[in-house]
Amino acid sequence: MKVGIVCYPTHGGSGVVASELAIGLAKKGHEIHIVSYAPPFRLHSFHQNIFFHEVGIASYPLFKYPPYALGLATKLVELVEAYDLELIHAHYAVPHAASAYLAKQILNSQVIKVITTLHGTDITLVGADQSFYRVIKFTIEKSDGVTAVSDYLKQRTIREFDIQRDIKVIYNFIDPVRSVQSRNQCDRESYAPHGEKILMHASNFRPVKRVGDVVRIFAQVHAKIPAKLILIGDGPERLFIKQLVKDLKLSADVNFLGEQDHLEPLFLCADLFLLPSEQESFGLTALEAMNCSVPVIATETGGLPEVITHGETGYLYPVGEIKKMAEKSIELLSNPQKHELFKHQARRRATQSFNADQIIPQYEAFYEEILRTKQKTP
Ligand code: GMT
Repeated sequence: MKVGIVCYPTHGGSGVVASELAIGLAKKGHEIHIVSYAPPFRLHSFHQNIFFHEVGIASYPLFKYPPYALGLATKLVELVEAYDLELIHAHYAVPHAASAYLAKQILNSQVIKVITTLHGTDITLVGADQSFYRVIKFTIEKSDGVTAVSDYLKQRTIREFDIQRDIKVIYNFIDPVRSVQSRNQCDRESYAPHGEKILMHASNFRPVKRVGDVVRIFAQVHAKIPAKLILIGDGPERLFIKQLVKDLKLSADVNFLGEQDHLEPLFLCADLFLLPSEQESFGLTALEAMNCSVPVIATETGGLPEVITHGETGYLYPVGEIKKMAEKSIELLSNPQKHELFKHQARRRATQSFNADQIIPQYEAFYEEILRTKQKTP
C-alpha cells in the first residue's frame, strides 16, 4: 500500500506511535510518506520505503496565526497526485483530520481514503474546547475509518461528540526486542552511585500529568528508603516542579534530564515508574516502562487500567491519592521478591498484549478493509 502518515514531530505519544507504525509498515514492504512540519524525533531508523515531506508555511504580515491546516491540506493533495497515495492516516484529530478531509474534497473524493487515529488530548482537552468541537465531530464522522488507542477513548469520543459511527480500538504497541538490545546501555551507577532505588517519570510536563504529585510521592518514599528520582521531559510546568523539588529539599536526589529521544536505556535503570496523571487515554510511557520490566504506579483514570493490571504489573489509585501511591511504592521497593515478580509480570504483559508484531497487522488489516469499502458520500 502507498500511505501518507500525518503526525506531530514533537516529543509526545501520538508522534511516537505514528513513527513506529511507519517504520513497522515500511519493513513489511509498504511505501510510507510521513508528512509533518519537521522530521519526527522517533523516526530513528530510516528505511528505503519511508519518505519524509515537510509542510512549510510562508509567513505573511497579515497572518497573526500561520494557517498550518491549509498548508498541510495543500501538501497532501500534491503528495496524493505525485505518489498515487491510496490512504491518508491522520494521527491526532486537530488539525490533521480536517486537513485530510479537505485534501480529499479537493481531489474529488474518488482517489483517496482517510483514516483518523484519536490519541487522547485531541478529544479530552482540545476537543472539549468549543472552538474546535464542531470541526472535530465533523471530521470524525467524515473519515473513512476511525481508530482510538483505548476502549476508554472510544467510549468517551462516542459520548462527548455524540458519534453514531463505528470506532475501532487499536492499542499502542512496543518493540520487545529493542528493550533487550538496550539492556547493557543502562548506566545505573551514574544515577544511583550508592545503590539507591531509582524512581522515574517521563512526560511533557503539562498540568494534566500532575508532575507535582510525582515529586510528592517521591518525597514520602525518600523519607523511608534511599532513593533517586529521574524526571524526563520538558514543558510548561518544569520551573514550578524545580521550585517544588527545592522547597522539599530534594534537589540532591532529583535529576532533570530534559527531553530524551530514546527512553529504553533510561527505563532499564528504573525500579519504578510513576504516572499519576489527571487524564490519560492510554499511557504509552507506562507501557514503554513495562516493556523494560519496570512496574508502574499510576492513577486509575482513562485507559490506564487497560494497560496496567492493579496488583500484578503495578498499582492504580484515584487521582491525587499520593499517600497510597507512596505506600505501595515503599512496599514494592522494600520487598525484593515481590518487586521481581511485578517486574516479570510487567514485561510479560507488555510483550504479550502490546507487541508490535500483533498490533501493526491490525492497522494493516484495517487499512485493507477501508480501501475495500465504497467511498462515502462527501
Ligand atoms: O500525553 C500527551 O499529552 C501527549 C499526547 C500526544 O498526542 O502525543 O498523548 C496522548 O497520546 C498518547 C499516544 O496514543 C497516549 O499514550 C497518551 O495517553 C495520550 N495523552 C493523554 O491522554 C493525556
